[in-house]
Amino acid sequence: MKIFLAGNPNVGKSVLFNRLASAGNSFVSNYPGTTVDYFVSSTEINGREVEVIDLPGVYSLEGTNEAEEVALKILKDCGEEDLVINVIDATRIRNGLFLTLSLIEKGYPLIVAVNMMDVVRKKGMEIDLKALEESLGVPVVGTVAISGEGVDELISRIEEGKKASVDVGDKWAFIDRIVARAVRHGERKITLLDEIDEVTLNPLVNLAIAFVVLYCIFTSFLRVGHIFLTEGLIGKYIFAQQTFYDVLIHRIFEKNTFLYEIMVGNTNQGYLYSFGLLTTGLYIALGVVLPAIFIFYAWLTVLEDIGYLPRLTLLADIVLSKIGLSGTAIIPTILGMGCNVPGMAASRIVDSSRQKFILANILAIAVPCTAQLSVALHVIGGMFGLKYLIFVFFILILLYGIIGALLDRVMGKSSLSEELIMEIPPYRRPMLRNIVKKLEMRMRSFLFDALPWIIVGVLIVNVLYQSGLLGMIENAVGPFLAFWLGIPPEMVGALIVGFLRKDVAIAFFSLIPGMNAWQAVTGVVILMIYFPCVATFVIMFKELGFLNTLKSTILMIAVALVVGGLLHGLSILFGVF
Ligand SMILES: Nc1nc2c(ncn2[C@@H]2O[C@H](COP(=O)(O)OP(=O)(O)OP(=O)(O)O)[C@@H](O)[C@H]2O)c(=O)[nH]1
Ligand SMILES: [Mg+2]
Repeated sequence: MKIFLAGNPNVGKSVLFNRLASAGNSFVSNYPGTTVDYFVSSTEINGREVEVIDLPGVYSLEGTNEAEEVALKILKDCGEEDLVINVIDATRIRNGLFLTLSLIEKGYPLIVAVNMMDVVRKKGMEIDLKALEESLGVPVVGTVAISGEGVDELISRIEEGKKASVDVGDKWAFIDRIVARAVRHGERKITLLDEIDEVTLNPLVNLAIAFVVLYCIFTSFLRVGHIFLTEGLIGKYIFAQQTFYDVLIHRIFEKNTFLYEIMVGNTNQGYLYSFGLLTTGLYIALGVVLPAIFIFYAWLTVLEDIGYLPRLTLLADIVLSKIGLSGTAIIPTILGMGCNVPGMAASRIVDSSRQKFILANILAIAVPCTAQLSVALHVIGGMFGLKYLIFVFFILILLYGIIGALLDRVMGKSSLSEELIMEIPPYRRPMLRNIVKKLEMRMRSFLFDALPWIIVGVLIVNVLYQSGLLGMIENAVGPFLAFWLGIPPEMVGALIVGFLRKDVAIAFFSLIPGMNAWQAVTGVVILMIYFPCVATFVIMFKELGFLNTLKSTILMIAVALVVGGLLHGLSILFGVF
């Protein structure tokens, strides 16, 4: 038997999914459009093998956007003996019922779960579930997904799920009648959260908050991640001379052998710059990138669950609408700053394929991931000072706008009106359990999806280097790039590494002798824009298809060469060399 969870965005489908499915690991966040693809999990309910499927949130079943297309496609599999649990947010019951009626019209076997009953009680509203059940002709159960209230009843009534035989007629008129019969609006109590809500919707307050939030993220990034974890702990007690680790790897690998060069490298300048698989490879991954990603995701997860991101969306819309995107695009952008892979996957959240193309390109070109950021911070910030980092950011932000505006023009006007229609969900108290779980899932996905690439990247580069092949490629393309970009020929090797791992490549830069700040900035900027990492490429390919990925690739190379050439030109103009 299959159970499909369908409903509007942000009504609690994924929380309910996690409750129903024993191994339910669906993402839960307080903004509409969290679930962009579906999740399936097998479990046993009432002694039966059941497949539970968490669908993306939709308002109707017409297939007018990607979420609806995905939902429709999956619902095709719903057979006679299967069931749709239609989840409704009790506080937005009219929108919910519209979808219910669409599901009824299409003849799916149905149970309705009226979720967020806790909020209903807090608001002094009353919902007559019996009356709803009579009007709709299918079982209706009140639930509070986050506490589990009503979930047992829902499970026990699964067998009662059935096709409704009501004659719907005009949907909105039908809804008016149901609501008049079953819903009583109580005295609305203004809570503290409501008041905060009021204040923070003001654009200026919103902007101020955005700055504070960004400041907090970056400070904790620098303080906790960089100083405490990277240098204070890992750098001092693990990846240093004479530590247990140092002694251990030197006992295993014999100096001056091929294996030693690959695994340990040349430790003269310390572990970060020795470029062995077990030294730099692990140090960058675990010492530099991991803490940064952890801190970033911890912040993001909390902000997400409180319901802050949709407010940021409103603010971002003012700017992003100028470059053909809706404010919603800020969510994949922020996710992408953690790791481009989930950012790219979340690019579905924007409505049209036109917007998605623009967004995917901007993400690939102008949004550096934490891995790139943390190493740039470490190397550029460390070697040349903060002002060069700020310059790098400045270029990236400029690129974000220019590429967006450019693509917006080139692609012609869209036929759809793309005004931001987004529901701003209420602030909610984040659930610790959800935060811990989500953080765990995100870290796990970094460790298993990204970390292997770091290892593979370092391995390949080490082998290339040891075999002299890297030198040959450098000799072939180096002179042109060196001429055009004004970078040292040795950087070419790092740029090639960058296709596999940007972070490792940036770390390579620090080894290049006699490089000046301009060259470092040029190198880092090019590295950040010219290709996303392989993993991101794969997702991009999946989301955009072959032709569009090819177009993007050409765009990336062109942008990298143009920007690099411009930087070089500027440096000549200002007489830096
Ligand atoms: N107060 C309250 N909050 C809830 C309840 N159920 C879910 N939430 C919260 O509502 C928000 C949305 O929950 P999700 O499960 O992500 O919603 P969804 O329907 O899967 O949303 P999309 O995937 O975006 O369509 C989260 O912040 C949940 O913690 C509930 O019964 N009561
Ligand atoms: Mg969901």
